[in-house]
Amino acid sequence: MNDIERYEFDRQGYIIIEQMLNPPEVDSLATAVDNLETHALAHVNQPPRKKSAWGPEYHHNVDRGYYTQGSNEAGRTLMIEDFWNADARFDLLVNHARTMACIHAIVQDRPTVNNSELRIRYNGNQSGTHGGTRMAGRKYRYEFNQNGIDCMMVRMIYFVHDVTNEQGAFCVVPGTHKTNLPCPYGHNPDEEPGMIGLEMKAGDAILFTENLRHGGVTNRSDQVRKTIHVGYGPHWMMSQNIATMDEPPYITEPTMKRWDEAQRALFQA
Ligand SMILES: O=C(O)CCC(=O)C(=O)O
Repeated sequence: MNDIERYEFDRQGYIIIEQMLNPPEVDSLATAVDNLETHALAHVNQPPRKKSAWGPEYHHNVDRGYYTQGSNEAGRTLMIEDFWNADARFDLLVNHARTMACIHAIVQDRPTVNNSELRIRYNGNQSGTHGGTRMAGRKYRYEFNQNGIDCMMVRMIYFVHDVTNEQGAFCVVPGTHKTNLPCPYGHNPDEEPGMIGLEMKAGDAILFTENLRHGGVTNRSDQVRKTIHVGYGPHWMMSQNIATMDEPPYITEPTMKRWDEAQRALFQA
């Protein structure tokens, strides 16, 4: 992370990193996402089921090692968590050099991956606004100390196709990671004052602190919005996936065997 990126991350709570992935990487990841979407839609209502501590009920796909909930109906999202286990094509994002340079610049303790989700958002869907407020969001707090920025949870979103505002852009209210009061505006990202959509190109990425107010504006297009989200934080923080909230990371034995030591360490608390 260079000085300008660090300054902007501190000032706004997010940065955009253009061309984080090259075209062959984008193609490979996009194919893996499409493949997993098809698989998850075919299984999402089947047993075995798991009720998340946060509410939603998930299908646990034991064969491919992921959790999924939602649907492809208008207005809905399909969530697929722990996608690492399902397809080795995602491995290029595990200990990805440029990503890790950013993460080490903003998480002071040894960082690990605590969240992995594919968000597949169909026409009419929006992601409700959440985050913000230094006081309420202590778990995901944003801090600055004598050593610089120190985040408890950050996410990198990778784009495998272009996304405009019309197509359900990820959106933020810049600077809200430093607010002190609860947000009085509810959870509709289309209506929240100060909310801006971030229009992205395939291969770009967004890095943000989970303490920033963020969400996804309504997808008003026929393009299904598919993004890859990977969360990081200090190593003592357990899984922040919704299906496995605060449990140890769910990485299957074949996945661990496939990875080298540095990749495995990213999932070891
Ligand atoms: O991309 C979206 O629609 C919302 C994403 C989000 O809320 C998150 O990654 O925490």
